[in-house]
Amino acid sequence: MTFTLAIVGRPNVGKSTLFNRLVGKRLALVDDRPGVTRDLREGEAKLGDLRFTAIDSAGLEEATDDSLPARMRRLTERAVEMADVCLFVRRTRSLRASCARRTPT
Ligand SMILES: Nc1nc2c(ncn2[C@@H]2O[C@H](COP(=O)(O)OP(=O)(O)OP(=O)(O)O)[C@@H](O)[C@H]2O)c(=O)[nH]1
Ligand SMILES: [Mg+2]
Repeated sequence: MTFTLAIVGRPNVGKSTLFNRLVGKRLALVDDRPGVTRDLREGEAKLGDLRFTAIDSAGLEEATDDSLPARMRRLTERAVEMADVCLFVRRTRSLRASCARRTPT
């Protein structure tokens, strides 16, 4: 049995880097600047014994109008609908900071 995994998250958190690693090729552009991925990219991925379809998506922005970020967001929502599993990628530096704020000392 195979499945489809969508890689989603805010811009510039390493989605395309992870996608390329899973598919074993540089199918997606990786850059220091946010907003480089603008559409969906599919590839056949491998992780240990697992074989599945991975989808790289554009960074999620809070936009719902006719702008480019809103169109990118709609594409990402489509990837989520197509997927059996979604992997939400986060930058750990900000995650660590928010955990530290919530943890009493
Ligand atoms: N430190 C660190 N940097 C990473 C990691 N993964 C990716 N990067 C770097 O983070 C930057 C953004 O990586 P991308 O893979 O293009 O990020 P993205 O989420 O696809 O970005 P958008 O397509 O713009 O949303 C690049 O400079 C990567 O080399 C990681 O695990 N650790
Ligand atoms: Mg990308």
